[in-house]
Amino acid sequence: MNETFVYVPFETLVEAQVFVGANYQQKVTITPQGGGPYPPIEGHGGEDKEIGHWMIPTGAAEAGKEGFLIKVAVENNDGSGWKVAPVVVSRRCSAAAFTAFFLVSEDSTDRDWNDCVVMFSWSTPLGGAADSG
Ligand SMILES: [Ca+2]
Repeated sequence: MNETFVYVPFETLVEAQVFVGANYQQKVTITPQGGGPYPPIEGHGGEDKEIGHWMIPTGAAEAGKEGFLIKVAVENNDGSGWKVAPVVVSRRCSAAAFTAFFLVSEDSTDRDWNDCVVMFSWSTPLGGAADSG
């Protein structure tokens, strides 16, 4: 299973939402560093429907590390079996204390890149601890 590595801040509660715009079944598996994979989120449908999300508590800061590592695997099934999807990861974007970035994927030939989208986000109040609610 091909995985894409993304980094998020340590000591933060990160949300990862999965959206689909696809007829084919989509499946996302994430594996935060230091543990096994979370239960996969799977589904299909139109109009960027959210099919689920995870809340990911990240660990204590580690010296010399770029951030907390999350491995992401996106697969889709057109009826002939699961296939690894090509993915592209956006830059981060922030407004005030809120930051987000997303990973997009393509499952066929129309190149709309919205078949399965995973959005990572978190909020870190300025000068305070990570937001938990
Ligand atoms: Ca597509």
